[in-house]
Amino acid sequence: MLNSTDQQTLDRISEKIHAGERVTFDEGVFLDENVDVLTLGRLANVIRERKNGNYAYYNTNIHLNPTNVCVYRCTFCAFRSDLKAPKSYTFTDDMIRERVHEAAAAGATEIHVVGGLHHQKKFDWYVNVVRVIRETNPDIHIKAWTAVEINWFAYLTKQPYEWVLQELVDAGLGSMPGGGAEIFDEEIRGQLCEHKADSENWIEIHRAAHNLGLRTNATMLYGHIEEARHRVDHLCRLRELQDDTSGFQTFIPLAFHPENTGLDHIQKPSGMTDLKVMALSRIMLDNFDHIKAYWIMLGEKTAQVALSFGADDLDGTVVHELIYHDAGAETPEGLTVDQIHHLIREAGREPVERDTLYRQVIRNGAEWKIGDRVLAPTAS
Ligand code: V47
Ligand code: SF4
Repeated sequence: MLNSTDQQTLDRISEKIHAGERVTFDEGVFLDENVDVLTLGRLANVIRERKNGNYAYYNTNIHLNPTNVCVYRCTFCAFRSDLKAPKSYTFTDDMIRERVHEAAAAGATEIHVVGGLHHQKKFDWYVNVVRVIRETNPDIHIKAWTAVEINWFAYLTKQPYEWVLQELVDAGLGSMPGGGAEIFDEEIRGQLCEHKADSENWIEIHRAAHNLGLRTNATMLYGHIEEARHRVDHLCRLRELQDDTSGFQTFIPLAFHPENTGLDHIQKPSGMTDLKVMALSRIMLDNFDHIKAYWIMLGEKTAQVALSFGADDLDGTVVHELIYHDAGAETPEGLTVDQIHHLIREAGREPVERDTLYRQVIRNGAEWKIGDRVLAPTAS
Protein backbone atom coordinates (compact mmCIF):
# COMPACT_ATOMS: atom_id res chain seq x y z
CA MET A 1 0.00 0.00 0.00
CA LEU A 2 1.29 3.48 -0.87
CA ASN A 3 1.06 6.33 1.64
CA SER A 4 -1.10 9.26 0.57
CA THR A 5 1.80 11.35 -0.81
CA ASP A 6 3.05 8.43 -2.90
CA GLN A 7 -0.50 7.69 -4.05
CA GLN A 8 -0.79 11.29 -5.25
CA THR A 9 2.50 10.95 -7.13
CA LEU A 10 1.28 7.74 -8.77
CA ASP A 11 -2.05 9.40 -9.70
CA ARG A 12 -0.17 12.27 -11.32
CA ILE A 13 2.07 9.91 -13.33
CA SER A 14 -0.93 7.82 -14.31
CA GLU A 15 -2.71 10.94 -15.63
CA LYS A 16 0.38 11.82 -17.67
CA ILE A 17 0.53 8.34 -19.19
CA HIS A 18 -3.14 8.44 -20.12
CA ALA A 19 -2.61 11.87 -21.69
CA GLY A 20 0.38 10.58 -23.71
CA GLU A 21 2.88 12.76 -21.78
CA ARG A 22 6.48 11.85 -20.98
CA VAL A 23 7.46 10.36 -17.61
CA THR A 24 10.61 11.96 -16.09
CA PHE A 25 13.73 10.23 -14.72
CA ASP A 26 12.60 10.84 -11.10
CA GLU A 27 9.11 9.54 -11.85
CA GLY A 28 10.63 6.46 -13.49
CA VAL A 29 12.72 5.71 -10.40
CA PHE A 30 9.61 6.24 -8.24
CA LEU A 31 7.66 3.74 -10.36
CA ASP A 32 10.47 1.19 -10.30
CA GLU A 33 11.02 1.44 -6.54
CA ASN A 34 7.50 1.90 -5.19
CA VAL A 35 4.78 0.71 -7.51
CA ASP A 36 3.46 -2.86 -7.71
CA VAL A 37 3.92 -4.83 -10.87
CA LEU A 38 0.20 -5.12 -11.72
CA THR A 39 -0.27 -1.35 -11.62
CA LEU A 40 2.84 -0.87 -13.76
CA GLY A 41 1.53 -3.48 -16.19
CA ARG A 42 -1.84 -1.73 -16.50
CA LEU A 43 -0.12 1.60 -17.23
CA ALA A 44 2.27 0.02 -19.74
CA ASN A 45 -0.63 -1.70 -21.47
CA VAL A 46 -2.27 1.67 -22.13
CA ILE A 47 0.78 2.71 -24.16
CA ARG A 48 1.19 -0.75 -25.74
CA GLU A 49 -2.39 -0.75 -27.05
CA ARG A 50 -2.26 2.91 -28.10
CA LYS A 51 0.77 2.15 -30.26
CA ASN A 52 0.14 -1.38 -31.49
CA GLY A 53 -3.53 -2.18 -30.81
CA ASN A 54 -4.04 -5.88 -30.27
CA TYR A 55 -1.24 -7.01 -32.59
CA ALA A 56 1.61 -9.17 -31.34
CA TYR A 57 4.45 -9.45 -33.83
CA TYR A 58 6.94 -12.20 -34.46
CA ASN A 59 9.40 -13.01 -37.20
CA THR A 60 10.91 -16.09 -38.77
CA ASN A 61 14.61 -15.88 -38.17
CA ILE A 62 17.72 -17.88 -37.63
CA HIS A 63 20.79 -17.07 -35.54
CA LEU A 64 24.41 -17.31 -36.58
CA ASN A 65 27.18 -16.80 -34.02
CA PRO A 66 30.19 -17.21 -36.35
CA THR A 67 32.74 -17.48 -33.55
CA ASN A 68 32.72 -17.65 -29.77
CA VAL A 69 36.38 -16.66 -29.49
CA CYS A 70 36.51 -13.27 -27.80
CA VAL A 71 39.20 -10.89 -26.63
CA TYR A 72 36.92 -9.54 -23.91
CA ARG A 73 35.89 -11.18 -20.65
CA CYS A 74 32.52 -9.70 -19.70
CA THR A 75 31.67 -11.05 -16.26
CA PHE A 76 28.10 -11.91 -17.29
CA CYS A 77 29.03 -13.90 -20.42
CA ALA A 78 28.96 -17.71 -20.63
CA PHE A 79 29.26 -17.78 -24.41
CA ARG A 80 32.83 -16.52 -24.98
CA SER A 81 35.84 -18.79 -25.27
CA ASP A 82 39.61 -18.44 -25.18
CA LEU A 83 41.27 -19.10 -28.53
CA LYS A 84 42.75 -22.47 -27.56
CA ALA A 85 39.96 -23.70 -25.25
CA PRO A 86 38.20 -26.94 -26.30
CA LYS A 87 34.84 -25.16 -26.65
CA SER A 88 36.20 -22.54 -29.11
CA TYR A 89 34.85 -22.61 -32.64
CA THR A 90 34.95 -20.45 -35.78
CA PHE A 91 32.73 -20.90 -38.81
CA THR A 92 34.17 -21.46 -42.27
CA ASP A 93 32.50 -19.99 -45.37
CA ASP A 94 30.95 -23.40 -46.08
CA MET A 95 29.45 -23.56 -42.59
CA ILE A 96 28.00 -20.08 -43.11
CA ARG A 97 26.51 -21.15 -46.46
CA GLU A 98 25.00 -24.23 -44.84
CA ARG A 99 23.33 -22.08 -42.15
CA VAL A 100 21.94 -19.74 -44.81
CA HIS A 101 20.51 -22.70 -46.78
CA GLU A 102 18.95 -23.93 -43.56
CA ALA A 103 17.47 -20.45 -42.99
CA ALA A 104 15.98 -20.40 -46.48
CA ALA A 105 14.53 -23.90 -46.04
CA ALA A 106 12.91 -22.76 -42.78
CA GLY A 107 11.38 -19.73 -44.59
CA ALA A 108 13.44 -17.28 -42.51
CA THR A 109 13.21 -13.63 -43.53
CA GLU A 110 16.09 -12.63 -41.25
CA ILE A 111 19.48 -13.88 -40.15
CA HIS A 112 20.68 -12.49 -36.82
CA VAL A 113 24.48 -12.45 -36.62
CA VAL A 114 26.56 -11.65 -33.53
CA GLY A 115 29.59 -13.29 -31.98
CA GLY A 116 32.87 -12.85 -30.18
CA LEU A 117 35.73 -10.55 -31.14
CA HIS A 118 38.31 -12.97 -32.41
CA HIS A 119 41.95 -12.16 -31.57
CA GLN A 120 43.25 -13.21 -34.99
CA LYS A 121 40.54 -12.10 -37.39
CA LYS A 122 40.82 -8.85 -39.30
CA PHE A 123 37.89 -6.63 -40.32
CA ASP A 124 37.80 -8.34 -43.74
CA TRP A 125 36.80 -11.61 -42.08
CA TYR A 126 33.67 -9.98 -40.57
CA VAL A 127 32.81 -8.25 -43.86
CA ASN A 128 33.20 -11.61 -45.56
CA VAL A 129 30.63 -13.20 -43.20
CA VAL A 130 28.07 -10.66 -44.42
CA ARG A 131 29.14 -11.04 -48.05
CA VAL A 132 28.90 -14.84 -48.00
CA ILE A 133 25.39 -14.64 -46.55
CA ARG A 134 24.33 -12.10 -49.18
CA GLU A 135 25.84 -14.12 -52.05
CA THR A 136 24.19 -17.29 -50.81
CA ASN A 137 20.79 -15.65 -50.45
CA PRO A 138 20.00 -12.20 -51.86
CA ASP A 139 16.57 -12.00 -50.14
CA ILE A 140 17.29 -12.65 -46.49
CA HIS A 141 17.64 -9.57 -44.27
CA ILE A 142 21.05 -9.47 -42.57
CA LYS A 143 20.82 -8.00 -39.05
CA ALA A 144 24.41 -8.18 -37.90
CA TRP A 145 27.11 -6.99 -35.49
CA THR A 146 26.44 -5.09 -32.30
CA ALA A 147 27.91 -1.67 -31.50
CA VAL A 148 30.62 -3.47 -29.51
CA GLU A 149 31.70 -5.24 -32.69
CA ILE A 150 31.53 -2.04 -34.78
CA ASN A 151 33.71 -0.34 -32.16
CA TRP A 152 36.19 -3.23 -32.44
CA PHE A 153 36.23 -2.94 -36.25
CA ALA A 154 36.91 0.81 -35.97
CA TYR A 155 39.81 -0.03 -33.65
CA LEU A 156 41.16 -2.68 -36.05
CA THR A 157 40.92 -0.50 -39.15
CA LYS A 158 41.63 2.89 -37.48
CA GLN A 159 38.66 4.18 -39.50
CA PRO A 160 35.60 6.17 -38.34
CA TYR A 161 32.35 4.34 -37.47
CA GLU A 162 30.67 5.69 -40.63
CA TRP A 163 33.33 4.09 -42.86
CA VAL A 164 33.06 0.73 -41.06
CA LEU A 165 29.27 0.76 -41.32
CA GLN A 166 29.31 1.73 -45.00
CA GLU A 167 31.67 -1.15 -45.83
CA LEU A 168 29.26 -3.55 -44.12
CA VAL A 169 26.24 -2.02 -45.87
CA ASP A 170 28.03 -2.41 -49.20
CA ALA A 171 28.56 -6.10 -48.38
CA GLY A 172 24.85 -6.60 -47.57
CA LEU A 173 24.15 -5.45 -44.00
CA GLY A 174 20.47 -4.50 -43.52
CA SER A 175 20.26 -3.41 -39.88
CA MET A 176 21.95 -3.77 -36.49
CA PRO A 177 20.88 -5.71 -33.42
CA GLY A 178 20.74 -4.01 -30.02
CA GLY A 179 23.29 -6.03 -28.04
CA GLY A 180 26.28 -4.77 -26.11
CA ALA A 181 24.37 -1.98 -24.38
CA GLU A 182 24.35 -3.82 -21.02
CA ILE A 183 23.92 -0.95 -18.52
CA PHE A 184 25.14 2.50 -19.51
CA ASP A 185 25.96 3.72 -15.99
CA GLU A 186 29.77 3.97 -16.07
CA GLU A 187 30.37 2.52 -12.62
CA ILE A 188 28.19 -0.55 -13.12
CA ARG A 189 29.43 -1.02 -16.67
CA GLY A 190 33.02 -0.96 -15.36
CA GLN A 191 32.19 -3.96 -13.17
CA LEU A 192 30.48 -5.89 -15.98
CA CYS A 193 32.68 -5.26 -19.00
CA GLU A 194 35.48 -2.87 -18.21
CA HIS A 195 37.35 -2.87 -21.49
CA LYS A 196 34.76 -3.08 -24.21
CA ALA A 197 33.00 -0.16 -25.97
CA ASP A 198 31.79 2.33 -23.36
CA SER A 199 28.32 3.84 -23.18
CA GLU A 200 29.27 6.89 -25.19
CA ASN A 201 30.76 4.70 -27.96
CA TRP A 202 27.61 2.57 -28.00
CA ILE A 203 25.36 5.62 -28.37
CA GLU A 204 27.56 7.27 -31.00
CA ILE A 205 27.70 4.09 -33.10
CA HIS A 206 23.93 3.82 -33.13
CA ARG A 207 23.72 7.54 -33.97
CA ALA A 208 26.13 6.99 -36.89
CA ALA A 209 24.08 3.99 -38.08
CA HIS A 210 20.83 5.97 -37.91
CA ASN A 211 22.45 8.85 -39.81
CA LEU A 212 23.33 6.38 -42.58
CA GLY A 213 19.69 5.27 -42.70
CA LEU A 214 20.21 1.95 -40.89
CA ARG A 215 17.56 0.94 -38.38
CA THR A 216 18.86 -0.56 -35.14
CA ASN A 217 17.58 -2.11 -31.93
CA ALA A 218 18.50 -1.42 -28.32
CA THR A 219 18.81 -3.67 -25.27
CA MET A 220 19.39 -3.45 -21.53
CA LEU A 221 20.87 -6.26 -19.45
CA TYR A 222 19.12 -6.26 -16.04
CA GLY A 223 18.90 -8.40 -12.93
CA HIS A 224 22.59 -8.42 -11.88
CA ILE A 225 24.22 -5.63 -9.83
CA GLU A 226 22.25 -2.66 -11.13
CA GLU A 227 19.62 -0.68 -9.21
CA ALA A 228 16.45 1.18 -10.22
CA ARG A 229 18.28 4.46 -10.95
CA HIS A 230 20.68 2.67 -13.31
CA ARG A 231 17.84 1.04 -15.24
CA VAL A 232 15.94 4.32 -15.57
CA ASP A 233 19.10 6.22 -16.53
CA HIS A 234 19.75 3.63 -19.27
CA LEU A 235 16.23 4.04 -20.65
CA CYS A 236 16.48 7.85 -20.53
CA ARG A 237 19.76 7.83 -22.50
CA LEU A 238 18.15 5.66 -25.19
CA ARG A 239 15.09 7.92 -25.27
CA GLU A 240 17.31 10.95 -25.80
CA LEU A 241 19.04 9.41 -28.82
CA GLN A 242 15.69 8.33 -30.24
CA ASP A 243 14.45 11.94 -29.92
CA ASP A 244 17.38 12.96 -32.11
CA THR A 245 17.32 10.23 -34.77
CA SER A 246 14.11 8.07 -34.61
CA GLY A 247 16.37 5.23 -35.78
CA PHE A 248 15.56 2.62 -33.13
CA GLN A 249 12.90 0.07 -33.97
CA THR A 250 12.63 -2.12 -30.89
CA PHE A 251 13.82 -2.21 -27.32
CA ILE A 252 14.61 -5.59 -25.77
CA PRO A 253 15.10 -5.92 -22.00
CA LEU A 254 17.50 -8.85 -21.45
CA ALA A 255 17.19 -10.78 -18.17
CA PHE A 256 20.54 -11.85 -16.77
CA HIS A 257 21.19 -15.62 -16.86
CA PRO A 258 23.90 -16.38 -14.28
CA GLU A 259 24.81 -20.02 -15.00
CA ASN A 260 28.42 -20.59 -16.15
CA THR A 261 29.26 -16.87 -15.76
CA GLY A 262 31.55 -14.92 -13.42
CA LEU A 263 28.39 -13.74 -11.62
CA ASP A 264 26.92 -17.17 -10.91
CA HIS A 265 26.37 -16.27 -7.24
CA ILE A 266 23.58 -13.89 -8.33
CA GLN A 267 20.05 -15.26 -8.56
CA LYS A 268 18.32 -15.12 -11.92
CA PRO A 269 15.64 -12.35 -11.96
CA SER A 270 12.16 -13.60 -11.01
CA GLY A 271 9.15 -13.53 -13.30
CA MET A 272 7.85 -10.50 -11.36
CA THR A 273 11.10 -8.59 -12.02
CA ASP A 274 10.92 -9.53 -15.70
CA LEU A 275 7.38 -8.14 -15.96
CA LYS A 276 8.26 -5.03 -13.96
CA VAL A 277 11.23 -4.18 -16.21
CA MET A 278 9.12 -4.86 -19.30
CA ALA A 279 6.40 -2.47 -18.08
CA LEU A 280 8.87 0.18 -16.96
CA SER A 281 10.59 0.03 -20.36
CA ARG A 282 7.29 0.54 -22.18
CA ILE A 283 6.44 3.49 -19.91
CA MET A 284 9.82 5.26 -20.19
CA LEU A 285 10.47 4.66 -23.90
CA ASP A 286 7.53 6.69 -25.17
CA ASN A 287 9.29 7.28 -28.51
CA PHE A 288 10.00 3.58 -29.28
CA ASP A 289 7.40 1.85 -31.44
CA HIS A 290 8.09 -1.66 -30.17
CA ILE A 291 9.10 -3.50 -27.01
CA LYS A 292 10.22 -7.10 -27.44
CA ALA A 293 9.59 -9.95 -25.01
CA TYR A 294 12.46 -12.17 -26.14
CA TRP A 295 10.89 -15.54 -25.36
CA ILE A 296 14.23 -17.41 -25.52
CA MET A 297 15.39 -15.53 -22.47
CA LEU A 298 12.10 -14.97 -20.61
CA GLY A 299 10.66 -18.42 -21.22
CA GLU A 300 7.47 -18.89 -23.20
CA LYS A 301 5.15 -18.42 -20.21
CA THR A 302 6.53 -15.08 -19.01
CA ALA A 303 6.82 -13.87 -22.61
CA GLN A 304 3.12 -14.63 -23.08
CA VAL A 305 2.14 -12.61 -19.99
CA ALA A 306 4.53 -9.82 -21.05
CA LEU A 307 2.23 -9.18 -24.04
CA SER A 308 -0.11 -7.52 -21.49
CA PHE A 309 2.75 -5.74 -19.65
CA GLY A 310 3.99 -3.51 -22.45
CA ALA A 311 5.48 -5.95 -24.96
CA ASP A 312 4.10 -6.22 -28.52
CA ASP A 313 6.72 -8.53 -30.04
CA LEU A 314 8.03 -12.01 -29.23
CA ASP A 315 11.08 -12.04 -31.55
CA GLY A 316 11.13 -15.08 -33.75
CA THR A 317 11.30 -18.74 -34.34
CA VAL A 318 15.05 -18.36 -33.47
CA VAL A 319 16.85 -21.51 -34.49
CA HIS A 320 20.38 -22.10 -33.07
CA GLU A 321 20.45 -19.71 -30.13
CA LEU A 322 23.70 -20.08 -28.10
CA ILE A 323 24.26 -17.02 -25.90
CA TYR A 324 21.45 -17.79 -23.41
CA HIS A 325 21.67 -21.52 -23.70
CA ASP A 326 25.35 -21.43 -22.71
CA ALA A 327 24.21 -19.39 -19.68
CA GLY A 328 21.60 -21.93 -18.60
CA ALA A 329 18.42 -20.99 -20.51
CA GLU A 330 15.99 -23.92 -20.41
CA THR A 331 13.82 -22.75 -23.29
CA PRO A 332 13.88 -24.74 -26.53
CA GLU A 333 16.36 -23.44 -29.13
CA GLY A 334 13.49 -22.79 -31.50
CA LEU A 335 9.67 -22.61 -31.74
CA THR A 336 7.56 -23.38 -34.78
CA VAL A 337 5.24 -20.76 -36.25
CA ASP A 338 2.26 -22.79 -35.00
CA GLN A 339 3.65 -22.74 -31.47
CA ILE A 340 4.19 -18.97 -31.63
CA HIS A 341 0.64 -18.42 -32.96
CA HIS A 342 -0.72 -20.54 -30.14
CA LEU A 343 1.23 -18.59 -27.48
CA ILE A 344 0.02 -15.26 -28.88
CA ARG A 345 -3.63 -16.27 -29.36
CA GLU A 346 -3.80 -17.74 -25.87
CA ALA A 347 -2.58 -14.37 -24.58
CA GLY A 348 -5.59 -12.75 -26.30
CA ARG A 349 -3.54 -11.03 -29.01
CA GLU A 350 -3.56 -11.25 -32.80
CA PRO A 351 -0.35 -12.75 -34.27
CA VAL A 352 1.21 -10.91 -37.19
CA GLU A 353 4.37 -12.06 -38.89
CA ARG A 354 6.66 -9.12 -39.60
CA ASP A 355 9.99 -8.78 -41.33
CA THR A 356 12.95 -7.08 -39.62
CA LEU A 357 11.65 -3.64 -40.64
CA TYR A 358 8.14 -4.35 -39.27
CA ARG A 359 6.43 -4.88 -42.61
CA GLN A 360 3.84 -7.63 -42.74
CA VAL A 361 4.99 -10.95 -44.23
CA ILE A 362 2.50 -12.88 -46.36
CA ARG A 363 3.10 -16.58 -46.96
CA ASN A 364 1.91 -18.90 -49.63
CA GLY A 365 3.41 -22.32 -48.95
CA ALA A 366 7.18 -22.01 -49.10
CA GLU A 367 6.98 -18.58 -50.81
CA TRP A 368 6.80 -15.31 -48.86
CA LYS A 369 6.44 -11.66 -49.77
CA ILE A 370 6.12 -8.33 -48.00
CA GLY A 371 2.46 -7.30 -47.72
CA ASP A 372 0.83 -3.87 -48.07
CA ARG A 373 -0.72 -3.86 -44.61
CA VAL A 374 0.75 -1.00 -42.59
CA LEU A 375 1.99 -2.18 -39.21
CA ALA A 376 3.06 1.26 -38.07
CA PRO A 377 1.94 2.25 -34.61
CA THR A 378 -1.40 4.04 -34.45
CA ALA A 379 -0.04 7.02 -32.50
CA SER A 380 3.16 8.19 -30.90
O1 V47 B 1 25.05 -8.07 -25.70
C1 V47 B 1 25.18 -12.09 -22.84
C2 V47 B 1 23.46 -10.38 -23.52
C3 V47 B 1 23.36 -9.79 -25.71
C4 V47 B 1 24.18 -12.98 -21.14
O2 V47 B 1 18.45 -6.81 -31.48
C5 V47 B 1 23.35 -12.01 -21.70
O3 V47 B 1 16.79 -8.09 -32.02
C6 V47 B 1 21.75 -12.46 -20.13
O4 V47 B 1 21.59 -8.41 -27.98
N1 V47 B 1 22.52 -13.39 -19.52
C7 V47 B 1 23.28 -10.39 -27.09
N2 V47 B 1 22.14 -11.74 -21.21
C8 V47 B 1 21.83 -10.71 -27.48
C9 V47 B 1 21.12 -9.51 -28.06
C10 V47 B 1 19.82 -9.68 -28.75
C11 V47 B 1 19.05 -10.78 -28.50
C12 V47 B 1 17.84 -10.92 -29.18
C13 V47 B 1 17.43 -9.97 -30.10
C14 V47 B 1 18.23 -8.86 -30.33
C15 V47 B 1 17.81 -7.86 -31.34
C16 V47 B 1 19.43 -8.70 -29.65
O5 V47 B 1 23.04 -10.83 -24.79
C17 V47 B 1 24.69 -9.31 -25.22
C18 V47 B 1 24.45 -9.25 -23.73
O6 V47 B 1 23.80 -8.05 -23.39
N3 V47 B 1 24.01 -11.48 -22.73
N4 V47 B 1 25.31 -13.03 -21.86
C19 V47 B 1 23.73 -13.69 -20.00
N5 V47 B 1 24.48 -14.60 -19.38
FE1 SF4 C 1 32.81 -11.17 -25.72
FE2 SF4 C 1 30.29 -10.35 -26.16
FE3 SF4 C 1 30.77 -12.27 -24.34
FE4 SF4 C 1 31.53 -9.74 -23.83
S1 SF4 C 1 29.37 -10.46 -24.11
S2 SF4 C 1 32.78 -11.59 -23.53
S3 SF4 C 1 32.09 -9.01 -25.88
S4 SF4 C 1 31.12 -12.43 -26.53
